[in-house]
Amino acid sequence: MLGTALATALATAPPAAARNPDNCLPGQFCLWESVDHGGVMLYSTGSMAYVGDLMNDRASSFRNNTSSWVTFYDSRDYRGGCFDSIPPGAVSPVMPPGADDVVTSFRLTRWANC
Ligand SMILES: [Ca+2]
Repeated sequence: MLGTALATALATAPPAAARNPDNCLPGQFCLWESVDHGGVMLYSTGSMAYVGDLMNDRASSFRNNTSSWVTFYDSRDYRGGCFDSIPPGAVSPVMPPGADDVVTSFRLTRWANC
């Protein structure tokens, strides 16, 4: 399995492919800067203790294309409150209540954390 640094990347979708949740490939968890899967997309195959300066407090939509649950946190290192746990396969054009523009870390786990 690739290390986190190699398995994580930021991508800016070309205009023709923008707003397409299918840009999030099988095995990836993806966050988008804007609602409806628009703007900068972050994808990762594992947990991220920090989503990076470009996505910190900016994520507004997601797709969980992994077989794990994904839990959002307000602060680095999975701290600052557990907003919601997203089941495997979930896709949404908006974030769960209270989680818009605040996610700073997320963790992939076998079960829901909150
Ligand atoms: Ca935050």
